[in-house]
Formats: sequence, C-alpha cells, structure tokens
Amino acid sequence: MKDPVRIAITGGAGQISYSLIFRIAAGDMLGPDQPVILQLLEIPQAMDALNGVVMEVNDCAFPLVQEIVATDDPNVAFKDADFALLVGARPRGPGMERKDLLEANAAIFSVQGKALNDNASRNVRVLVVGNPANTNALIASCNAPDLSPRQFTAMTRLDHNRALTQLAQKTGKRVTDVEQMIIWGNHSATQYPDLAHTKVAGKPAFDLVERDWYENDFIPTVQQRGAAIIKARGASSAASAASSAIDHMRDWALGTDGVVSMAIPSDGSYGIAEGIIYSYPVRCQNGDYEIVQGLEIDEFSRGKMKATEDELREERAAVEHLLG
Ligand code: NAX
Repeated sequence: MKDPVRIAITGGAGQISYSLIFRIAAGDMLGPDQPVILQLLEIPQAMDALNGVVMEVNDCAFPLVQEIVATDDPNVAFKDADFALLVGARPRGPGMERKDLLEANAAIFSVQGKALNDNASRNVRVLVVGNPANTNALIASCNAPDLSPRQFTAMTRLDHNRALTQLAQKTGKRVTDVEQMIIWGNHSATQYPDLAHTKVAGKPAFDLVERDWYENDFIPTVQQRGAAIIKARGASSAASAASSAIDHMRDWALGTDGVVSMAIPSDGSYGIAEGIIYSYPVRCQNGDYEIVQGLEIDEFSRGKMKATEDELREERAAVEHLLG
C-alpha cells in the first residue's frame, strides 16, 4: 500500500463538501490504491454539523480513509497538506455589494494563504472553489510567499464540463468525442467558452454547429448555467461542482492527454497581462500543467477574452490592499 496523502478541505459541512468528501474517500480523485488522511476545516458555528459529516464518513468504512481531522483552526487543517481544496467561502448576504463580498472573502483567503504558507507540504496543490474563486486564489497565493504562485489554481472545470455536454448534446455525440474545449478568464458570467479550436469526433465544431447557436445559445447557456441550476433546484450546483473539483485535481496530479481548462496565474500568454488568475487551456503531465500555446485568436475571441480579463483586473483592484 502507498503512503497516505493529506487532503485538506475547507467548508467541510457545506453542500459541495457533502458530495466531495465522500467521493475523495472512495478513491475517485487519486485512485483506488491511494490512502488518504482527510483534514476538514469549518468555522466554529458549523463544527457540530462537521462532526456529523465525520460520523457519516466513518460509517461508510471506506478502506482508503486512514484518519479524519475535523478542526476550526486553519493551521491544523493545512498541516503537511499535499492537496488543499478551498471550498468554504462567505456567501453574499442581504444588502451586500460586490465589493463587500470581495472584501469578506479576501479576509478569509488571506488567513488561509498564510496558514498554507506556514503549514502545508512544500509541494501542496491548491484548488480554490469558493467564490469569487479566481480572486480568492490570487489573495491566497499573495499571502503565501514561500510557495510558488503556480501551486494556486481556481476552478473553471465545472464550466468546461458544462460546455462539453452542451456541445456533445447539440451534435448528437458523446462528451468523449469532444476535444480542445476551452474556458477563458473568470469563473463568472464574463467567462468565455470558446469553440474556435474545438473538435467533435475529429471535425471542427464550427463545421457542425451554426454561428448563431454558438453566439446566442451556447455561450450564454454556459455563462448562466449556475443561475439556471439555482432557479431549477432552489440551491446552487453542488454534486457537479464536487465532481469537477475532483476532475481538476486528478488531472493535475496524475496527468491528462487532452486539453482541460484551469484558472492559473497569467504569465502573459495570449496577451493576458500578469497579476491575475485567469482560466487557460492547459495540458497536465508529471504533476504539473502547461498552457497550450500557439492557438490563433480571432477578433471575436479577443474581445471576449479581454472583457473577462478586465473584470478580473477590477476584482484585483478592489482587494489590492489585501494582497500582502
Ligand atoms: P455552502 O454555504 O453550502 O457551504 C460553505 C461552507 O463553508 C459552510 O459550511 C460554511 O460554514 C463554510 N465556511 C465559510 N467560511 C469558512 C472559513 N473561513 N473556513 C472554513 N469554512 C468556512 O456552500 P457550497 O454550496 O458548498 O459552495 C461553496 C462555495 O463554492 C461557494 O462560494 C460557491 O459560490 C462556490 N461555487 C463555486 C463553483 C465554481 O465552479 N468555482 C461552482 C459551485 C459553487 O457555486
């Protein structure tokens, strides 16, 4: 048996975690031969609920679970963590402006960035799910000067997976037939789901779908999918968000042949200036990711990529004083 890895999950009593923890415990993230130690973080008011989740995980008798730590102290939760999934965040309350939301979360993610810096494995891989995910990841990273910014990522994989299914269903193919799907930018309604480089069963997507469907149906459907789920379900995406978080971490750790979307520190690629966490097409190999280079960007795409970049720059400006 392999040595166990330590997986920290924040917001352990929340609805995404109620799916995420059980699937990780079952081996869906790192495989059926990788034992895990779960290190779950909550706020003090939610510790009773978290202890209930721990009781349920114990009741599953998962063979891979070696130990479970439940705590309200980030320094304990992130101790020697190999993976950190930052799911817990402050939701928007009544009368809260966007700026208030950014600031409330900035306070949480600066504390957690410092705690990761001081306690986590030097190779920790961090995925931020809690919204506003890209900017929360930036804040955590800026507060962890001893870790590489490349260790901090945010989740656009749910948007990517949503786009895969929309296109597969439209063309009557399977999601596994779709290659080179790309989500650019922010995990928000300005994100740009781009089909210009996408193929379905080897054919360019643009040979199979109308431009009108692409611009007026596909793009807004993917951008607004979160709101559509809330309207239908009366609660935000949970199991699908957990599933995508697992996809993101699994591909990052174990590699992938194809192209996936990850929000990562911008490095100037495709004219996106440095200093934000921007979703790019990447390939993962040997535990690392590389941006897919050399794609031709037309004027339509350039405008959409710039709009989502501008939004991320505005988010950054709102929390600049907390960037450490
Ligand atoms: P819930 O409100 O069900 O759970 C959040 C949990 O986090 C709560 O139990 C809360 O007590 C805990 N929490 C709050 N502050 C904390 C802190 N400082 N430390 C530790 N725990 C803390 O939300 P849920 O539906 O699970 O969603 C979690 C986050 O994911 C939200 O911010 C949500 O907006 C975001 N999402 C991000 C997605 C993405 O694709 N990036 C998609 C799904 C989801 O909307």
